[in-house]
Amino acid sequence: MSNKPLAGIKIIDFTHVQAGPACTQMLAWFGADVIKVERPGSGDVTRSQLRDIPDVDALYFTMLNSNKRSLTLDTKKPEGKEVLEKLIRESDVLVENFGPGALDRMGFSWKRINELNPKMIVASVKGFSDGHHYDDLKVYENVAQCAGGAASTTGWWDGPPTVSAAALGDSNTGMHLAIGILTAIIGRQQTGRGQKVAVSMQDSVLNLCRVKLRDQQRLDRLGYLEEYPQYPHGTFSDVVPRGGNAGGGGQPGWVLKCKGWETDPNAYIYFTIQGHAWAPICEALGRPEWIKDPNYSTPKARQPHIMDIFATIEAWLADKTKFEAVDILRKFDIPCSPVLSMKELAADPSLRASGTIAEVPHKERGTYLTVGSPIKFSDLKPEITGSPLLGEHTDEVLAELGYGKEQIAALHKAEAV
Ligand code: CAO
Repeated sequence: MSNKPLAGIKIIDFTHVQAGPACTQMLAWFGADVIKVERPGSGDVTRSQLRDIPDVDALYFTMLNSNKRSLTLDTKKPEGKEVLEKLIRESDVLVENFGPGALDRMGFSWKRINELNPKMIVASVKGFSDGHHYDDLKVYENVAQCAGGAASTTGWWDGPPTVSAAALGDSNTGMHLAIGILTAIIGRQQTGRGQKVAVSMQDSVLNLCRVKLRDQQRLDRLGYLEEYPQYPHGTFSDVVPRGGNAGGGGQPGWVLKCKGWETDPNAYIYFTIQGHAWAPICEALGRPEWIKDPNYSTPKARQPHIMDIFATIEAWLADKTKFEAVDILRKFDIPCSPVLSMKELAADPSLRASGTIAEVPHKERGTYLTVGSPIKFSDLKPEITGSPLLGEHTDEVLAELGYGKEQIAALHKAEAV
């Protein structure tokens, strides 16, 4: 038995940039046969965006398209359309994240695909959901973060809305889509029919911002939010404010300076004051008198001077590196972490050992670092391979579809592949 649960699932990967490719890459890691369909000559735009080596596929592409095959196909030419039709008849899923209406304009509406293969699952990413008053808009990452509530609630209260470096609009939407596709595959086992699965970037961002929607309702009712730095000394308007680095749940937390912060931009830890861990925190800081002090002993009593408490912790951290600090605090069961740079993460032996970061070969660029599966299984260890060159598998895929050598040559001559 294969230890790749998605083996046998054939996916037409009509995706580009990040949101769609992140989804299909994950399905490929788990064993699906993912055939990336790309425009002849140019391919996915990320192949040439932000290149670090001239004329070689950019890391932007290689890190989102591992474990896939690449088929070049001009789906606007009749010969290309014919190939795509054959592929649709033989595949399980088609994933796309074109601009609104592009697939329909190409002649492959949901109705048409459904006629060609009633079992086909068609999965789409768009900026806004169908029927939304903005559903005609093209959308990139930061646009989605602004539309989904992340930007208005991220950053500093006296600064502008701020986007996160994490791809909440792109890869996050791809992950939602992957869940939708797997659900539709299970649904098909029950009904024998495919279905359309759609995820919008706005909705996916909002789904991750649900605690801020929680806060809006609390604010509407109470007029204040007790865990925000604005409480109790500042003011609240009628919208959820930006809370800097405050903890988002019931546990106050903050980013605190450690030894070396003056020169190292990441010499910080995140420190959380978990209610029931107050006594160990006081012990760790050498302030046992705070344990019983009524000004400190309850979360409510601490909140008015929480920033002074963080300042005291910072003073304690002044002669400790972020790693030394965490090594002390972990013994007291305090939720905390060093603020890790990309350089530190790239070299982290634990992430290499777990496969979360993998070094893979590539035919033209040599080896490169990429992300591996963040999902760990007891019976599956995804093997991460390098991304395909543009059209690397065109002839192979055409042969599998039944095209003979001469027909393949004719398709090349017509510049349809
Ligand atoms: N053969 C022939 N034509 C092809 C093709 C192929 N293999 N692949 C794509 N095309 C065509 C499309 O049919 C489309 O043609 P028309 O517009 O003439 O109908 C054209 O290429 C452009 O597609 P597009 O609208 O997707 O591309 P864009 O660069 O203008 O927009 C993006 C990019 C990302 C803004 C848009 O695709 C989008 O909004 N997608 C949905 C949201 C999304 O996923 N955004 C996140 C991307 S990750 O940051």
